[in-house]
Amino acid sequence: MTDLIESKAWQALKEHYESIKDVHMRDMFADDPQRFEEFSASLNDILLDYSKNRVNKETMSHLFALARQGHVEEWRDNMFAGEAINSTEDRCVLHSALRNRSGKPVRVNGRNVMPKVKAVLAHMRDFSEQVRSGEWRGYNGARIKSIVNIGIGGSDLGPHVVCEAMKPFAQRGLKAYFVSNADATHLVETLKQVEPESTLFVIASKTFTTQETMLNAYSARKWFMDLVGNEKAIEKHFVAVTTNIELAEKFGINEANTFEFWDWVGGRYSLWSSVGLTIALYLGMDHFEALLEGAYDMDQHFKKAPLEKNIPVILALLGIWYNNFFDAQSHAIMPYSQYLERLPDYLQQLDMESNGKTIDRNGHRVNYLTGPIIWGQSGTNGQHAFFQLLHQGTKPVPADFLIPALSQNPLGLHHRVLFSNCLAQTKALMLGKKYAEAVDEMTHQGFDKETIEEVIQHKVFDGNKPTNTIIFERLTPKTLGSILAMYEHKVFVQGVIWNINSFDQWGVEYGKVLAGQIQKDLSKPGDVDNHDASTNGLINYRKRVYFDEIEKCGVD
Ligand code: G6Q
Repeated sequence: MTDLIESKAWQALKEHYESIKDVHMRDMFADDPQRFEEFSASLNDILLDYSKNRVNKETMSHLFALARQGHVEEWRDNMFAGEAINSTEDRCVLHSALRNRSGKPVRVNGRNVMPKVKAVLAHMRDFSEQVRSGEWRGYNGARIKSIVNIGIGGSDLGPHVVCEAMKPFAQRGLKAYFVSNADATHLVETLKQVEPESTLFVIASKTFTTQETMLNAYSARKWFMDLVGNEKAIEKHFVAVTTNIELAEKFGINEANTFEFWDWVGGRYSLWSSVGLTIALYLGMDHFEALLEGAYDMDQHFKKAPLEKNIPVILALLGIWYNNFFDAQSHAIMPYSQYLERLPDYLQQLDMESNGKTIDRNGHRVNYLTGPIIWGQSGTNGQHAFFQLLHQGTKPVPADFLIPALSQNPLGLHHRVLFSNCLAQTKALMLGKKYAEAVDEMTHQGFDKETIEEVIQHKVFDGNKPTNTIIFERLTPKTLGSILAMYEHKVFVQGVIWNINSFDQWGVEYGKVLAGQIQKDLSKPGDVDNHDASTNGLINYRKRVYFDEIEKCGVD
């Protein structure tokens, strides 16, 4: 493949950038009253307005040419067809099969996986209905009131963002908790809120070997046994979600209470699999299936809509435009919805673990920027914290603003206030405030000339800061499913264009191995010298200075 930055489409964009980089969006809007209609796309109740971007028709056509040059459509079709596009792990990437509602087969190595997918969904339905109806009881006949999901990374963030966002759909009297951190505090503080007889632990781990999850799972088991003292009771209170049924069995969870998934589902793409068991328990299987429906709709849109109307493709291309031509280092996610508070955390993993790569598919170091730093917070809170930097800082930060048209909690003027704040921010970021406007404003406020001169430069806003606005009717399971799938496909398209494998995570694996080695050295008596000086120093410092304390605890 030609070097990306030397390619025709890239060079055309580079040249075009020179002609547009100083054009202000304020003028683009003034020149084109149709901008909103021209630069928007929709699916069901989701509308993407991307008119507040530093693009014109020519920019978009160059960007679509870049997507075509990168064979985005072919890669997309190969992914859906079950080709092993995760080349470094020799795996296919088929989270779309988990939400395939078409009734058509999906094949992995020639075998239709849909019967297995459906069987697990049926198992999840059966089990979640038993628990929710009270048919499934704890060891002493108590109803299950608390679900504790023990998992980390992909086995935590997906179910967590959904359960938090879908609270209005949860069953009364049922609570969902998420324990992920190796810091015992996470488990200990959660266990303070639950009773063993009414708690169901869902141990979610694709591999069933992840250190943090196993540590938390064994500590939760010990807590349970210390209080209940009955080995037989475990089967009523611990279930597993994993591809590794053998290891789950070793932990003491029998096959009937194990919910399977498969290696063609990446961790960060796994919430649609049995990793969504906590979602099904908390919201009910109908809502979980509505989530799948929403994702399926987005899959169909991604597969069938022309690139020019394709929401994930448009979002991906705009991201590349800023990342690679404006050198934007980050991308912000601003959900104007308290329920979506965890969305930035979830997207951080989805995007940064997928596209945080330096080596391309051919094994060469890239000479262009790949995945951005993803960050953000729910609005309006962020406005009172870091928005200042967006408005007047020195760094370009393109951002997505997401907002429901209607609130799940209509209360007085709250939603109108929320909505107007969302629009006010994107408007201000786009328009800015000119010197003359700032002077007028201060004059009207009655300031004298001298004061105005003193502070006026601080009251000028450059504007021209790009944002996407994603508006949808209400935050329902179906809409949420579509939004999450939209971002999955956005990340995929960017990975294809950057020619990287978005589906491996060797950095995560490396960290897991190193932690194991250091843990051993921490337990050995005496100093160590087998690491770098800093790591040796820190290990030895802890051992020397806190030796007595560690000895006293017995455990650590
Ligand atoms: C996700 C990553 C990673 C993974 C966790 C948990 O794509 O692979 O975040 O999900 O490390 O792994 P297990 O599910 O195997 O415990």
